[in-house]
Amino acid sequence: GQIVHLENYRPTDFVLERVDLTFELDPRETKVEARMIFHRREGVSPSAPLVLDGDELTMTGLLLDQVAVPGTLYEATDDTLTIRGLPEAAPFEITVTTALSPETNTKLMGLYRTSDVYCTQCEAEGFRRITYFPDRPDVLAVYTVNIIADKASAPLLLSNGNYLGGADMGDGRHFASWFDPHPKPSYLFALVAGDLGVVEDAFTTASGRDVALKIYVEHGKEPRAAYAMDALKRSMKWDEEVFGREYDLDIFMIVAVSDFNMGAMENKGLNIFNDKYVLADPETATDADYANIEAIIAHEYFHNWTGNRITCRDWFQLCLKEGLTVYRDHEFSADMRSRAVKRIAEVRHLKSEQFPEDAGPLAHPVRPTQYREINNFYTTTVYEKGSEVTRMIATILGRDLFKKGMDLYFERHDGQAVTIEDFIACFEAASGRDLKQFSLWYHQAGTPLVTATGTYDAARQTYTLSLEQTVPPTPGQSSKAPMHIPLRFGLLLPDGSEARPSAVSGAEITGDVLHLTERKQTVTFSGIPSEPVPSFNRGFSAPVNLHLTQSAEHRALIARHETDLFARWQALNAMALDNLVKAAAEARTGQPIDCDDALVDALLAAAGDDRLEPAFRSQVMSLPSETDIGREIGSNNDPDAIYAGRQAILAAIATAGKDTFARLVNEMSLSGPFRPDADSAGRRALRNSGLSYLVYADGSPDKAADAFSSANNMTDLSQALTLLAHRFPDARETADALAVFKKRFADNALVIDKWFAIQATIPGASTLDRVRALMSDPLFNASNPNRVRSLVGTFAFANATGFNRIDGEGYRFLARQILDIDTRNPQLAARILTSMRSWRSLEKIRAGHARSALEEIARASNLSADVSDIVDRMLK
Ligand code: HT7
Ligand code: ZN
Repeated sequence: GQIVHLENYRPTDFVLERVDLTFELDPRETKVEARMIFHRREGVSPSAPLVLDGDELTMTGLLLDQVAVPGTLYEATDDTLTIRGLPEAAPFEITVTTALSPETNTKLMGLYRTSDVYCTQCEAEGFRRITYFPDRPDVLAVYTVNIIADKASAPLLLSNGNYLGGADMGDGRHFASWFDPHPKPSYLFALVAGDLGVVEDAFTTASGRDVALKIYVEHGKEPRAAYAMDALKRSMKWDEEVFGREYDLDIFMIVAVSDFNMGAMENKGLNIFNDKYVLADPETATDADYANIEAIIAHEYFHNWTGNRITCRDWFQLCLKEGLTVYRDHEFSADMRSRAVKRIAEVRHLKSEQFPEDAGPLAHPVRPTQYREINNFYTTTVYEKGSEVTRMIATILGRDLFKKGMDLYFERHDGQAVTIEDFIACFEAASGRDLKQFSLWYHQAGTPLVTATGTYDAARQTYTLSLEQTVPPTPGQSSKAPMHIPLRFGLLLPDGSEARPSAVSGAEITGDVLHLTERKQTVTFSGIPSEPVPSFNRGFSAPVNLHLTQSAEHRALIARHETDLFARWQALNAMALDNLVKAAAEARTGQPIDCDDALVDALLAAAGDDRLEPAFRSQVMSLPSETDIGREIGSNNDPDAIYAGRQAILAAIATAGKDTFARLVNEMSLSGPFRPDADSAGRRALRNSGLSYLVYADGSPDKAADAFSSANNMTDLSQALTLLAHRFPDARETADALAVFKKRFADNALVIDKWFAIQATIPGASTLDRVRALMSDPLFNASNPNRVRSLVGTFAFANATGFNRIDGEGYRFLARQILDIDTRNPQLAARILTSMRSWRSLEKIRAGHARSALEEIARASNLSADVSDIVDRMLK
């Protein structure tokens, strides 16, 4: 693939006015007729040809105003169709006919089949796999879609917009027509046809319009869509109340499919979902599944305004819709659940996924300026860091001005395809604040490092903070300018109360936000009666690495007294991380591993504190992951030592906290029917955390086996199975439990994915053999993305000791898998390959093996653009 550069953007020469599509569906020979009305844009040369995009298409006809275009006037290559001799000014109609084979489309882009259902995925560049088209997001048109299909096998014919009508065709086929009045880019086109069950409901909008809601699932799975429907209605109401956004069609549909490359897709009026993010019941879904469903249903629904009504001018602007929509779904979940606990989960995710991306060879700005394969830019940087950047705008402006800016954005740009600059300009206009320096967050990659040191002058009663920021070099960006970093903070006095400075100099402070804007900044607070303990980055107001040397006692003070619950967790987490880094070093050199009593005391105090909500206490008990520890160490990492050190710390906490944990297991048990709400989930989480430490302390599988037998919901059942498998991989109890679980859920793909994932994450070098054996299990299915992710993806992403075997076998295994997956589904292959993004921070033996495996991939012939883009950047 060619590199695409942002600076080369220019509008199309021709304006597309409307599109009429007719599909005659057949598994192997679908016929698509696309009629497109264009006119030449003003000022464009009368000889300029029309150039349309295509990908793996077979064209069977081409008409200009219903007359065949002579061969001399068009040229079709692998990826374009160029037509010459077009009218100078008058509108004209181009009709393209193509023949497709949905059944053999294993890339799952364009029109494909999943479980006998026809379905489409067009973002980012899938529409060009259906017909030749100006397949770019700044081409907005009104679509009419006619679908013809066999009536028996495809009684349901769906597309975007409102239903116009349909009829039997008398030959075993029928048709349906849909009209979408909202101009949209081709990436939001969708079609679904097949035989599915439906769950129906309705929503009345704030202005009193009735909207029919339909969720389509495989027959028999209807009861498992109830929670998704509830989440949808709550999302619709929330968007009206919080962002003032009403839904704009008569019908909103969601279709759940079992073969899907990503989580879900926000097609106008017809969202298509990976069924993992729709289907749930207590017996088969965990609390985490419920939370994901709620968040993703909301996310796709919120795209109706942030993405669909206002879309991206080009794919460089992806964060315009994704970062903003993630921010919106985060806020929604925070309102539905516990805000602090939600924030902790978000920050854990950001640090374990986005920070490593930003620190490695795949680092790129939130708004990149070049790409080879756009599919590889649906990254945690665009999504999660993009959301954090939006959150910082809200932090800097404050709630009211942020809302004013959002309202202006909707008012100014409804119906348009715009840029990040347009977005920022709305907040500048609404607030009068210059956001030029702030906008560097979109353009400079890398996680800023902020260091802080404080000195107290008792005689003057002043506290002086010396702050310094550095943004590390990243690929293509060697030097960086200082950023505008909004740091929420508090100065805690020894009694836990918060200092109220009489004056501050050296920085702008608004509320509890300190605006760090210089490379080095000295900030002095006056009227501080005794030496304070600074608590920085409350609520994780800025996505930075903060280096602040702080004693365990000071961290414990924050953990006890901060008014911001997130900051309490942050202090405990930092304390744990200090210990875990030290423990890894001790494990590596064979020294005894020492766990700081202050950590044990602080963790147990929080875990046992009944005034705190259970979900928060459970978060406190969950130590930083092996990835987090590796990231903190930074370079020359030995995953085995990290693991051994972490196990020793876990053991010390488990032994010291036995009584507390036993009490939690008792007190947190729930009676009555399962409820997926946040409070019940929090109690289950705390109980399972306690159980996990107890099992750790007594070294026998009995308690986990009992928990497995007595579990009455999937959260408890899968946790018990995980405990057994991870702690006692070779025990008879584990083998029995795995067999029982497999037999009980053999016909439920989403649960069997969990069965694979639990085994793929068993720590230790021998898990690779287990993974290999599991690939031959009859339930393994190499062409189902969820299944491949659950075994191969989970092993590579989430099993540090198993994957990073010192002999390099893990990397070689992955390389072969990537090459195999790439032949069917390049997007999936490329995504799983990103699991190796931190290979350069490994110690040199492992890094050497990792490099060889990457080079093996790079050398292979017929690599897809997707994989070749990732592997080249990783080796650069
Ligand atoms: N906007 C959607 C992105 C998406 C996607 C991208 C590339 C290939 C397949 C895909 N499926 C969905 C998802 C979202 O962010 O809402
Ligand atoms: Zn999205």
